[in-house]
Amino acid sequence: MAKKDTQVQPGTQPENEKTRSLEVHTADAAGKPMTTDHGVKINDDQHSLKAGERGATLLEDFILREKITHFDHERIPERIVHARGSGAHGVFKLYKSLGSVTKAGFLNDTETETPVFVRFSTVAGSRGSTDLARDVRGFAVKFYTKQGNFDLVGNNMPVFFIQDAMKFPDLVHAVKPEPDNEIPQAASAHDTFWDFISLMPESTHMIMWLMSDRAIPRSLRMMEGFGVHTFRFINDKGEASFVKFHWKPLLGVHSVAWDEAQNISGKDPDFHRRDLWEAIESGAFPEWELGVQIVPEADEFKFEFDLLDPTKIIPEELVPVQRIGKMTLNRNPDNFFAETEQVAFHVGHIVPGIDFTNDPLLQGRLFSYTDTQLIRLGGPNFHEIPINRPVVPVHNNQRDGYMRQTINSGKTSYGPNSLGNNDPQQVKAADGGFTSYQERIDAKKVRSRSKSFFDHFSQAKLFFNSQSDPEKNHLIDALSFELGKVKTVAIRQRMIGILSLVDEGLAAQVAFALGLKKPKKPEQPINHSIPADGKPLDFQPLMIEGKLKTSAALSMSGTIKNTIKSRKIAILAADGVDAKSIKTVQSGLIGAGAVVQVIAPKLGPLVAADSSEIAVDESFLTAASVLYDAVYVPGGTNSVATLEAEANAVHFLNESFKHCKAIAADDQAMQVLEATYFSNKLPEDFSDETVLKEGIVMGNDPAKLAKQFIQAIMQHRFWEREKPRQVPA
Ligand code: HDE
Repeated sequence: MAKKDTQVQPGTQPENEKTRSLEVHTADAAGKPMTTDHGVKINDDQHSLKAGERGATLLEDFILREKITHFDHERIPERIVHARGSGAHGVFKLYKSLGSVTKAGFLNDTETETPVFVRFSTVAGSRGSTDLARDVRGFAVKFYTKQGNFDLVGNNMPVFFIQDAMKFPDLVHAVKPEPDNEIPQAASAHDTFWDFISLMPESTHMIMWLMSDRAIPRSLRMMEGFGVHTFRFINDKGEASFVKFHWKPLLGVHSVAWDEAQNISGKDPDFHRRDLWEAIESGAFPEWELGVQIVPEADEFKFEFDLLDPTKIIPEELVPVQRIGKMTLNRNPDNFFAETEQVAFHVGHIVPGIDFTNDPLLQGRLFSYTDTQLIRLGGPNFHEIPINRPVVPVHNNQRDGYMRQTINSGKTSYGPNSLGNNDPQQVKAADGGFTSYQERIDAKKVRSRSKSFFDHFSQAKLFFNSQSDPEKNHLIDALSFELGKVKTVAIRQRMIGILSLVDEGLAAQVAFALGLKKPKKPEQPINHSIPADGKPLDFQPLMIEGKLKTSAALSMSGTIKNTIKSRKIAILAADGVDAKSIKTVQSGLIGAGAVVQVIAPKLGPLVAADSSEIAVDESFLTAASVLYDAVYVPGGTNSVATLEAEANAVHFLNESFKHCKAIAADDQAMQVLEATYFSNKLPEDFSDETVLKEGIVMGNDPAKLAKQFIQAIMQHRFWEREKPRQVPA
């Protein structure tokens, strides 16, 4: 029977219909004898069977053979993309019925809690690569509904690089490590990626997202999710409407700084995985609201862009996002391989009430997922792996194949049949049998692209213009970094040409960083993907001025900033620390839901000035500022004297300042701040307003300090600080 970690409080990780269904497949060895795979009890698992103590090992040792053979076969191929991922169980609860637009049961019934399993991922890196790569994040949700599994296999960015599935293998070959030397790992900053991108102007909008801070999230719990394609909802009258899916995180959308991301990759490459795991273990369950943008079928052609084009969003100003329900992730997997690795998502897993559109990227995906899972999971029966099974019974005439688990009784495995009552029976649409939407199609077979897909820049501009100044600066820095790693100057120059079509200032600044010249006026856009017999002019991008100039939802600056729940706060202290200060601030932060850790020159408890003992969580050797959201230095004469002379403590503060984090210190700890590079940038006063603007809190009243510090941490980052770039940490 399944039993969670001993550290988990009973009942904090709730069960649901799906997790209960996994229990029959779950083994717990606590208190049990060791056996072979075939159930024979093992007496000695330490020594192989030999002819004499120094003798040769005997082939008859079935216990050794079984153990080593199983080990030799432990690995399966990693996913060709999205290899690095982290999963969690949870539930989805609907706020209001969507019965007028879809007959999907889980979007009609507000009483049901639908079990879900979610897998977040990076795209380019291998299974063991860092979480903090600059990359798109996968956001795949399997809903175990009463009508079968619905998979919403999305990303944390609402658009994609390419418009046609035909180019996907090229895109992935370009971004993966280069084939001769397998360098670089989990990074797009190399020649082949930018070579391809610079020749594919349709990728420009996605490149804006990828170069923005969305590509380096603070936490998987603090990113949005998008279904990307336009899907269809179908109601019980058979009427269709278009729908785009969104996930909105209740903790807001937050990112780290690029310098920080690179440091985290060394200090804790599992940073996101650990963060998700620890939040769920501690009961700080991550939550997202599911949003939908619904477009009546009659409005299909009312937009400046094509709804089928996956390089376009529907701006929220044009079609608002209705929040229709909430997903809560409340249970960690019992076994990474069995659940997170073996889960098989497929954009083609839909239920009655949801259907596809002709988005050519979506259409190609419909083929790819089962195909890749056949090789990755070793045969056609991967739907029987416990994590992939629906919570409803499965009956059909599919049979046999590698690793078949189900014992199908009876003589018939075909239909129609008369020997088996013609079972299993087909189901009428009215009783829930799936029927495809009867879209009218009357067309020639062509390898081509609709002219309505030819605007590649208007939404790239919309995205760039919607960013706050710090976000724009980060985007410029990211492009300068990535293209700076490209060795071929002609590729860099080609990208400057493309950027000049988005924003001349952007192009000029990136060109400056690369020591290149921006074209005098925006270059005529060029599409290089022209079929052999195509006329180049027929395939050239169109320059369209979008009517909408900015869209607030595209910037992270206006995101939710009202909580410090689950944020990690460091307290730097040494022997002689002021017990009242440390305890007051600590309990204030914990009361607001934060995770607080005391970091000291060495492990073992600290002895405070009043001789009380304070538990230490990490030493300066094992901790690093990049793993925390904010830092506090309490007073206490001996403690501050030790910290002032401790280079690691000063470095911790410098880095926190550089990465624009909230910093708090008792007045008594001033001498530690004076040892930092930012001592000359401390605010004049520490009123509520200054604290909210500058993110630095000082004072001699720990209760007031804690309050102001919490307000500052809620702001996440004080990006204005970056401007002078004077902190060399
Ligand atoms: Fe995927 N994608 N994809 N993709 N994708 C895979 O399926 C593919 C695309 C996405 O956590 C693969 O099981 C094609 C868009 C996620 O297990 C593969 C095209 C979006 C995951 C595949 C796309 C996604 C995958 C690799 C272009 C966002 C991870 C392993 C036509 C809407 C799911 C696997 C997980 C995984 C194919 C484009 C999301 C090869 C052909 C657009 C989140 O089948």
